[in-house]
Amino acid sequence: MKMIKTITVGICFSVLALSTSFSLAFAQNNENPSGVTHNQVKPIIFEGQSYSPQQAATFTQVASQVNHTVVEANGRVFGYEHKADADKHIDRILAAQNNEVVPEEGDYHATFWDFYKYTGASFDVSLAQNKPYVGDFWNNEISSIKTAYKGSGVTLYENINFTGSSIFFAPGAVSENLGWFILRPNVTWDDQTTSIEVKP
Ligand SMILES: [Ca+2]
Ligand SMILES: [Ca+2]
Repeated sequence: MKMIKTITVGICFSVLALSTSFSLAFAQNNENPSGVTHNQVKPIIFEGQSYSPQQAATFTQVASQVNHTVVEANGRVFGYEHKADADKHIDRILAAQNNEVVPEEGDYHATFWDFYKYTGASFDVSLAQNKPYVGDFWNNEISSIKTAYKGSGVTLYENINFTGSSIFFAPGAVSENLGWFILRPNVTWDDQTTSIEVKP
């Protein structure tokens, strides 16, 4: 694992050097430092209204109010200021699948990858296998995710011990690029996850 980490860090530095040399060229093209173009960030539904990143000023204002994000299996993204409101939405999603068979504990539940499009190093978490800290290797590295189509979904947190901003992925939700989701104005969820909660 340590050797892989060393190689990965080496590759990252090379990519960083490349990105830096190309950043001037991309500056004309709305590319932000994480390598995600503005257009790729998904719209947020906030207090019943959808906000597109193309409406930059309004979108930034909404992004500054959103602390907790809920991603439905159909890909729609909802933003909430308060965790309690996000939790109500999550409860509704999970209640809707009450009659379905839930995977047994220990079954595959969600997979996380270091790079976009489900590539690079990866790991799985199972039901109730919470991670108050993902560890030094994975801290602020997760870039893509798939959740099992049944179960309780998974919540990623910005900080240790399930604190800070959060983003919940419903059962069946996938994201080939966490850069699609806004964490705060001009910052996406790419390379931000520090703790992971998988409700039993
Ligand atoms: Ca990454
Ligand atoms: Ca973090």
